[in-house]
Amino acid sequence: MPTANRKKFLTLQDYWKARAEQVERALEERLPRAEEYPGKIHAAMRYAVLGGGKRFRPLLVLAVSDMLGGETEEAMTAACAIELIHAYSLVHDDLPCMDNDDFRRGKPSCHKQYGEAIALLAGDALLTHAFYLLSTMKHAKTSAALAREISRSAGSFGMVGGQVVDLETAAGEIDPAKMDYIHIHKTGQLIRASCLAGALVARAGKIATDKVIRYGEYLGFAFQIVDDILDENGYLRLMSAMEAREKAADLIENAKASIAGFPGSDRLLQIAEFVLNRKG
Ligand code: GRG
Repeated sequence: MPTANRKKFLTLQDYWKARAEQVERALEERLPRAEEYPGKIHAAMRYAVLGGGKRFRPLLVLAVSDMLGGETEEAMTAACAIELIHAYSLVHDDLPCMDNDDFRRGKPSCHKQYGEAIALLAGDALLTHAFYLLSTMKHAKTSAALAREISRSAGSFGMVGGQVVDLETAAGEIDPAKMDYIHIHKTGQLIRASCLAGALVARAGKIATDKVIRYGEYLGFAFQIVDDILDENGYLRLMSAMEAREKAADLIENAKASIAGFPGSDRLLQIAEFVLNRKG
């Protein structure tokens, strides 16, 4: 192929920056305007979502969909839906009855800015709006499959379930099996769902979808272990930082092996490396 016609393979940093800017615009457009009545809840929803965060989960949806030939606009809707669910989980996690955090993404957490009642409702409305967005997708079967997979990943068998076990084990001894359950569910499920969403949007076949799911599972687990190393928490209640890093490195190797050799998998391999080496 003549060089001029060959699409330039962007560095991960450039690809991420470009995608994150697109995601920001798409979120802006897809969230209710703050001027729409009742404005307070819409302002709180926008505050919780816009202008912060790595947009890691949307990046995964888009990268998997790109790899498998999905339509960017459809992938973007799925990516936004997942980011809204992620944002809701952060708003609720910051509430005084959960982690009681005053700051999130470098600014006062949603309840500090809008009060507890509005923050609780903003989280509820973000979760609800995510499924509204999925319902607007062109292909009814894809929309239904995304709703099924994402709701399972976010609910009591997924992220919420992981949070419940985390709350139960917050104090005192914790056994390794429970710690793994927490990580795989609280954090891992939404990351797995992000990868799977990219495959669903692209209407990929079973072989590709299974590879992408396995990649997402290993990646999600590793993401939380690296988070624990950065926060000096979680896994570091069970092992040293060096042992935790070795475990994360093994998981990343498995993530890479799940998709290695698959046409166009370079971007996902880069993302896996990023997860292991990230500093924030
Ligand atoms: C309250 C329903 C409910 C669930 C809470 C996801 C979660 C479960 C709590 C958030 C707190 C936390 C530390 C979760 C672990 C997942 C995680 C590492 C979240 C942060 O994700 P990043 O690093 O954040 O992608 P940004 O801000 O970049 O989007």
